[in-house]
Amino acid sequence: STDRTQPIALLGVPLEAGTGRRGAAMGPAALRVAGLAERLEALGWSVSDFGDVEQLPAETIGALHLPGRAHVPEIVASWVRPLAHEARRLCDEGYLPVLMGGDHSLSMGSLSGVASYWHEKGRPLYVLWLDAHADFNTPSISPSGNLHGMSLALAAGEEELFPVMADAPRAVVDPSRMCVFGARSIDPQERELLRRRGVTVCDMRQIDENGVSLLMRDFLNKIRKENGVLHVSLDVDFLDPGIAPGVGTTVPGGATYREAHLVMELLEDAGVTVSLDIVELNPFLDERGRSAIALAELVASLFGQDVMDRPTQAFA
Ligand code: 6HN
Ligand code: MN
Ligand code: MN
Ligand code: MN
Repeated sequence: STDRTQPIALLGVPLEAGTGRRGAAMGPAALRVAGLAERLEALGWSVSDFGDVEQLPAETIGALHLPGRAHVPEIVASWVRPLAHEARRLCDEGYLPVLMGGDHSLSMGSLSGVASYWHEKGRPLYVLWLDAHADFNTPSISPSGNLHGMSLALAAGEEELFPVMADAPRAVVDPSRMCVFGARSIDPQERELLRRRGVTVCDMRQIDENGVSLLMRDFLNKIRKENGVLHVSLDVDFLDPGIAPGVGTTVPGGATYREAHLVMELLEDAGVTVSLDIVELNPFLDERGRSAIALAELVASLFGQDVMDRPTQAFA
């Protein structure tokens, strides 16, 4: 289903200023050690690792004034602005971009660049947000001020956040084409905003009652009917902390390995994914690389590895 003639581009984003905790900047390195590129190559993909995106010097940003609470938007901007340019360039050059984070504020850059490309192509862009959270706060409603809790809101066109991107390539994604999947921790005003904007939220209760398969098929069918394309944003805390402890914002009751694996298989079958973020991995909090390896395995499943193809030896 997926077109393996399209080359995959890996790009690291060692950004942790969007979160309250340090360590996520080591995420790209850990995903490399977990063999992400090698696993995809073994499946027949051509993979180019472009290293890490280059941060802009602070003086090119200046002071940013956002209403309400927003921690160090200048530092986040110094990563996500160049990232938007890089994501856009990778799309222009025919790559399928895979962004390795770094905290979830990186999606401000990746989604901006990817959305600007598909907007120009005239193809409707959908977003699947695999996360315990919705990341749909704005500075004026955020309880923490952490920008990783606001990246989906920026993509949906919340203007309070626009100064972060300045004139980097950007396009608004229609919130009715967004699906937050796996949610189990949403702030009160964030929930209100999600409702007002018409974002689909599949929380853990819905997943328990309906199963992954039914909910995902609904969403994927909608994309195919519209000849749309899909950006997937995979936050480590989508997974239950028992299988992925390496994240700063663990929430109990997350996706099991089998549920997450099924999501990936259904995505692979649908063949609509055009870009992917892998975010919030904090190797400092991980246990012997378990979370990094789980992520690498899940991403391999998204790109065609079937249960039957899994190597018998545990990976390093
Ligand atoms: N993430 N809703 C909380 C906040 O601070 O806005 C948590 C955000 C978590 C962000 O997991 O990417
Ligand atoms: Mn997130
Ligand atoms: Mn999260
Ligand atoms: Mn498969």
